[in-house]
Amino acid sequence: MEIRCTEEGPGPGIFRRELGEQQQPTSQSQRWCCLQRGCAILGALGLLAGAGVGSWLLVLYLWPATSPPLSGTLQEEEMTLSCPGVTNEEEFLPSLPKTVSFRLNGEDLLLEVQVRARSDWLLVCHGGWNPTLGIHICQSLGHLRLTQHKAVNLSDIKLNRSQEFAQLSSGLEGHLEEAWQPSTNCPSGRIVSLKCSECGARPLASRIVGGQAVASGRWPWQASVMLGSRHTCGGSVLAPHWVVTAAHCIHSFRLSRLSSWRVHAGLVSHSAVRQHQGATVEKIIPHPSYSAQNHDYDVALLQLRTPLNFSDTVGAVCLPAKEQQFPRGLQCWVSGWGHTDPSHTHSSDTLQDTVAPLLSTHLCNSSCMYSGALTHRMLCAGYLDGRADACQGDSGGPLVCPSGDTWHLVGVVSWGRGCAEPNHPGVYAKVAEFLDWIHDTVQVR
Ligand code: 4AZ
Repeated sequence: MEIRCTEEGPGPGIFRRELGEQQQPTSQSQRWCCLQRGCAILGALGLLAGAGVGSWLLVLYLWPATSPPLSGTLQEEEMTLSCPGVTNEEEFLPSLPKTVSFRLNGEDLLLEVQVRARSDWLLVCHGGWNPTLGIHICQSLGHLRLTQHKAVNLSDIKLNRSQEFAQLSSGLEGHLEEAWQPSTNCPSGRIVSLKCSECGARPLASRIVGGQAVASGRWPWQASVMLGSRHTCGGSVLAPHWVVTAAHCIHSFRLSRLSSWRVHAGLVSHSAVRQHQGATVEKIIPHPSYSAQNHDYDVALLQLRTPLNFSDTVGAVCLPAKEQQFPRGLQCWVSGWGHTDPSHTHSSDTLQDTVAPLLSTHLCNSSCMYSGALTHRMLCAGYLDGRADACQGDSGGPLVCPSGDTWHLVGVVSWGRGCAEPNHPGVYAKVAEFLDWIHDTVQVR
């Protein structure tokens, strides 16, 4: 099992190609050899000319060997230069300017709102409050559910003298953007406190015992979706009764009996499955627009009959918050039990992970890479030099990105050409595109 004490740098790899293996020592010594021979001949022709040609050779032979490995956005910039038709433009989605933001502050979880051009955060007066607003606010922050909402007396909390409030305009309950009217006071003397379902936390991740990181609990939302005794795909826990996976995982086995499926969470080693009951599945809900031809809309929800027991090693991941931007180059992580080498035919026994930086869809769809095969419901992450990637068996599993201490499910492992092939990074279902479908599906049932 991998012992990891820091969070930096690529992990052991779901699939990792050792770049150092590319015969660097031999090619380096060959280069030195050529260099010396070249210098001896050139020396006979004259010191001045020899020095000139020698330094030219030095540049020519040593430059590639000493250049650093590509990382983050640098790999994209180099690609942009060599791939015809690709411009190095930033990807900005034409989104509306954000007019309202929310946060839950302090131990009391007081709801605060930031409206339009104001920089201060306003406490929300309880007058006109209704729970539907609370559900929408929790969802917009990346949580699946609202778990508690209450009124707190202003006399029970310490306030800044300059603290201002937001009053709810009546008749605008459905409009999260418009409903907030700044005010210097709260006539009811009460403000709103909200609790959303917990997500995206790793209670054990920072606990290092005697220099050994606790591997179990590192990715508490990681699930294994099993058909009989066989691990078929990864999944991500959203709530005790809900796991998200890839639709293609389910599609391939659509004729199997529902009772043959099990979901296991809180595992690191697959050999522990035998002692583990696993949760039975109540319903399999593939996205209605899933296409087996091009893997568009490659997500499915599993509703569990037996809920998962949340603990330090089992917990939910957050969804992306509304309008949350995950920029290219962001160091996200993918995890799973898939193949660790493309020639292997078995899943890994222990859970593997690796850093997978987000890549621009514009570049990933270029003629050098996937030539337009990516739809709006897909994103790319990983490395252009093929150093690490998700592989078969990782499908359905999480691609998560940090925002402070909180982890959001940005992608679901979906497809790719081979595994860790240069210029063919992993392709993921883009979770931000499925938020409404996920909320509607989970809310209704
Ligand atoms: C698969 O077959 C698969 N390299 C998953 C991910 C990738 C390729 C194949 C990405 O499940």
